[in-house]
Amino acid sequence: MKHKAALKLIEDKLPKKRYEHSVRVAETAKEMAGIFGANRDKCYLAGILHDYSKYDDLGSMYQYVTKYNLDSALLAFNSELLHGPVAATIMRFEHGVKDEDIYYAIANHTSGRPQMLLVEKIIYVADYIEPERDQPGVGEIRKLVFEDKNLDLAIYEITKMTLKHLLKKNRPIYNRTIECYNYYNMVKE
Ligand code: DGI
Ligand code: FE
Ligand code: FE
Ligand code: FE
Repeated sequence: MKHKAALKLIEDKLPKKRYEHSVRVAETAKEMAGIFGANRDKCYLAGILHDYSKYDDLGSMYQYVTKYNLDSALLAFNSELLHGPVAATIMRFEHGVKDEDIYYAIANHTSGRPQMLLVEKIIYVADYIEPERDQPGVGEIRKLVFEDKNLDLAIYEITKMTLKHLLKKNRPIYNRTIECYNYYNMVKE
């Protein structure tokens, strides 16, 4: 899919604010691609598409999980956790986006996972640090990325803050979120 087509697809599908978030994630991901030596076009495209399913109907999301044999543990969660895996599946099977890096980046942008691919890591982080994000601690993560250029440590700190936030809100934790935390706890330096 060309960038222009992707922008049009997302502009037509999502509310204006979410479309603008997607563009900022894409721009941030492209900048990070330059720093970490990833493919800029893939990072930009994955950024544009990553929240495609954010507001899809939950019932239809569960149907995608079943039809395409996605992780059945997802059925215990809501759209917060499902929109990535479902969007990746829709892009692959209904919009002809064949690229594996883009598939993984969209699929795992919310939970992360152990041993993420480079484009996948970049989208996971770019989603958290795009310029309009203002959650506490985001400045530290930007520093880890743009000054220290320590992507794995940035991922670790994001997983840690996400887990703390979820625990505080009494939210259920998806296995992959914990696996991601443990893995990047081990490999960070
Ligand atoms: O779609 P965005 O708002 O740009 O961001 P996102 O897809 O990274 O995260 C969406 C939400 O998902 C965010 O509020 C944190 C939440 N989340 C991440 N991991 C888990 C989770 N929610 C639950 N219940 N369990 C998780 O493991
Ligand atoms: Fe998302
Ligand atoms: Fe995220
Ligand atoms: Fe997002």
